[in-house]
Amino acid sequence: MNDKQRSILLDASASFLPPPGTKLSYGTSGFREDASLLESTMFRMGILAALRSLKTKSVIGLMITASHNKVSDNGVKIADPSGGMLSQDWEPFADSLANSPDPQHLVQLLDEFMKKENILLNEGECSAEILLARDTRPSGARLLQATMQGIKSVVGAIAVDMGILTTPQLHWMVRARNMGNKASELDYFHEISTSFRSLIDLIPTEGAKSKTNDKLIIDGANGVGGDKLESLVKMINGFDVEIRNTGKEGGVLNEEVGADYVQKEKVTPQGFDMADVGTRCASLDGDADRLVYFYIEPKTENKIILVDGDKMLSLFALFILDQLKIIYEDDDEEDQIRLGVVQTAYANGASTAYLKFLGLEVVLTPTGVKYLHEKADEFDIGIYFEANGHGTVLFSDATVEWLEKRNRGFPVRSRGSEQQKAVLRLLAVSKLINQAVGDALSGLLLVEAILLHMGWSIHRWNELYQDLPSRQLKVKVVDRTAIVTANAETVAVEPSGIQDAINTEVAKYPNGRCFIRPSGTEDVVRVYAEASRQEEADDLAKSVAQIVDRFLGFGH
Ligand code: G16
Repeated sequence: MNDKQRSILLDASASFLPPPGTKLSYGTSGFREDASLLESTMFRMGILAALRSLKTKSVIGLMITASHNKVSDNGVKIADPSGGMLSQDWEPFADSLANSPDPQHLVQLLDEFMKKENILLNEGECSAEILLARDTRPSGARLLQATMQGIKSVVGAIAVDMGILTTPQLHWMVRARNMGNKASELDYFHEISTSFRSLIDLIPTEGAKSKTNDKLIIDGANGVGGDKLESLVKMINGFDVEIRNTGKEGGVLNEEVGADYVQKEKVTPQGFDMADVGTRCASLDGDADRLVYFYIEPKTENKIILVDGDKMLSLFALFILDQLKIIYEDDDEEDQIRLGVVQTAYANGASTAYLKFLGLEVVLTPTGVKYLHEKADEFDIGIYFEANGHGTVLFSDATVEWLEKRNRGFPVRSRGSEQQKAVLRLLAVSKLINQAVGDALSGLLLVEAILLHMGWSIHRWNELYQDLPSRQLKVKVVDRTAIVTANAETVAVEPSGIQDAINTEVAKYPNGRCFIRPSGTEDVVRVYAEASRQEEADDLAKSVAQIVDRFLGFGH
C-alpha cells in the first residue's frame, strides 16, 4: 500500500470508530447486531469486500440484512465469487477488522493482511467491484452509505448499488456475473420462471389430470420476499397465490410473522386465522433465504402443522431419485450419479431415518449454510437443508454436462420419451433452484412444481413420515461463548459437566434427544429437544434450559 492510499484510509476510517465496549463477532453468517452499533463494521466490511474482490479477481457481493432478527437489528452477509458465503479462512480477518480500535491499528492490520495474501493495490489498476444490496430495514440506507465509503476508501474500487433485493437474489447475481452471464433482477426472474414453466410442461399426462393447482397463501414476513414474489408471480400465468405482507401498511418485519417465528413457535403468523384452515400456506423470512410450509387444522386454535426444511429436503430427494431411476431404466450405468443429502443436528430424527430408508447417504454438519453447502458440493447432486428452511440442491458442472449430453444423445425415436423427460426435468431443476445459496422463492417454485407433478396435496406431502415431537427454546446467559460444542454440535464439551447433566435428563425420556449450542445470530443459547410425545419434548427442553441457566445464567 503506498502513502497516498494509506492516508486516504486513515482519513476515511477516522469517522468510523467501533462502538466502545462491544465485541463484534463474525457469527453463523456474518455480523449481526443492533443496527446502531454497525456503522464502523459496515465501513470495514466494505474494505474487506474490495480486498476480496482484488484477491479473487472477481465480483463480490455485500448484503445488508439481519434476516430473521428483529427489525432494529441489522447485519452483513458477504457473497464470494461462486455466490456462496465468504470463504471461512477470511472470517478471522473480518473479526479483527471489525474490532480494530483506531485508524492506525486498522491500516496496519490491512497492510499486514495484504502482504500475507499478496494483494497489490496499484493506482489506476484497481479492478475491485462489489455489488451491494439491502433488505427493507429502515437502517439499511444509512448502513449502505457507510459500506460505500469503506469500498471507496480502497482507491479505484467500484461499488454498485443494486437496491433492495432478497439475499439469494444478490448471491445469484454475483455468481451469474462471475460466470459471464446476464445478471439483472429481470434475468433472475426470467430464469426461475421459465425453468418452473418447463417443469410444469413436463408433468406426465396422468399427473396433469389430477392437477389441483389450488390456492397457496404466503406469509412474506412483512419484508422484501413478499414484494419480490409478487413480481415473480406476475411472470407466471395461472399461479393462484395470495401474498400477505403488510410491511408497507404498518406490519413490522419478522414480528409474529415469517419462517423463523412459524418454525420455532409452531403457531399461525399474524394475518392468518381459522378461515385459512386446510389451505396450503408458506412463510418466508426477512431476507427470503428461508422457506417453510404449514397448514392449519380445524379446531387447533392458532396451532399449525409445520412442513419444514426436512420435509422439503425429503420431497426434493424423492423427486430426484425418481427421475434418476427413470433415466437408468434398462441401463447398466447405475450409481453413476452420487446423490447425497446434508442436514444438521436440528434435523428431525424421523427425517434422517426416512432419508436413510430411501437409501441416501446422509451427512451431518454444524449449523450454518456455509458448512452444509460445502459438504453438499462434494456430491454430484447434493441436497442440503436446515430444518429452519434454509437449503438448496447443488448440481456439479459434470452432472449438468452429463445430463445435457444424454439429452442430445437420444435417438429420434426416443425423443419425448419418459427417459428424455426425466433428463429435461433434472436440467430444469438445476436452473430453477438457486445454485449459489438457499432461496425461498426458487425453493417455493420447486415445491409447487413437484407437488403438481406428483398430484399431491400438502397433507399427502406431510405424510412422507411423521415428525418426532420436538421443542426449541432460547436461554439468555452471561456469555454464550462459554459453550463449546463437538460432533456437529451434538455434544457440549464446555463448560465442564454440562453434558453429563444433559445426558442424565435425556435418559429419562424414551427416544429423547437434546443438544445445546450458542446462537451465531442472536445473543442466546439455543436448546433443541426431541422425544416420543410432545409433552415430553417440552419437559426435556425446559429442564435442559434450566441446566443452561444453572451453569451460565445471570445467577450462577
Ligand atoms: C443464519 C444462517 C443459518 C442458521 C441461522 C440461525 O440464517 O444462515 O444457516 O441456521 O442463521 O443461526 P443461529 O442458530 O446460529 O442463530 P438467517 O436466515 O438468520 O440468515
